[in-house]
Amino acid sequence: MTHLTVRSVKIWLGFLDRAAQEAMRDAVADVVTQAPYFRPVTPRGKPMSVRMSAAGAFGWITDARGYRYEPAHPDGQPWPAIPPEILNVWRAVSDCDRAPECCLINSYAGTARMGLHQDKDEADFGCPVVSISLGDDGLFRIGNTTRGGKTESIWLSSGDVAVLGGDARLAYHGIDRIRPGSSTLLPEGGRINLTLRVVT
Ligand code: MD3
Ligand code: FE
Repeated sequence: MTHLTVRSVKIWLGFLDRAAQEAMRDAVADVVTQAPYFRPVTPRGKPMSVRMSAAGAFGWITDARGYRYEPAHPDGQPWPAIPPEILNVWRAVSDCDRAPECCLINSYAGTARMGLHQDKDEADFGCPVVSISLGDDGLFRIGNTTRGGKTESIWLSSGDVAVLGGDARLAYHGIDRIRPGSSTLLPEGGRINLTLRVVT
C-alpha cells in the first residue's frame, strides 16, 4: 500500500477499494438518516458552507455559544454509534490504544469549503485524527502550527485515508475547494470527509 507524507501527515492513497468505499458510503447514509445533516452557524452568525453530522459518543457543534463537543445532535437525540467498518480503519492506521469517541461527518457540495483552522478542542493530542475521503476530490491545504507562513496543498481522492498525528496534529489546515463530478461514488455528487477523533 502506497503512502505520501506531507508535513508529517501520512496519506494512504486508495486505502479503501471501491467496494469498501461503497460500504462506507452506505453506512454513512444510515447514520445521517438517524442524525440528519445540519449547517453549523459560527459564533459570529455565519452559516458554514459544509453540512455536518456525527457518530459516536460526541459530535462537534457550533452555535452562538461557541464551538464544542456535545453528546447529542441539535435535535436532542444521542449520536448514532460509529459503524464497524469505520472503526476498522482507525484500528488499522491510528497506532493509538484508545477508541475514537467521535466520527465527524463533513459533506461538501458545489462551492463548499473549509477555511484554515486548528483542531484543538480535544483533550489528548497524543492521539491522531484519522480522515477518510469519499466522493469528489478535495483540495486539502496544510500550514504550520501558528497562523501564516507557507502552506502545502494536495488533492485527496475517494478512498484516501490521512493520519494527522505528531507534528501535524496542531497544524492549520482546511479544504479550499472540491472538484465536482470527479467521482461516481455519491449519488448526489459532492464530497464526504469522515474524521475520527479521541475527544476526552
Ligand atoms: C490536520 N476536515 O473536520 S480532513 C475537520 O476534509 C477538517 O473535511 C477537513 O479539517 C475535511 O476538522 C480536512 C483532514 C484533517 C483533519 C483533521 C486534522 C487534517 C487535520 C487535524 C489536525 C491537523
Ligand atoms: Fe480540522
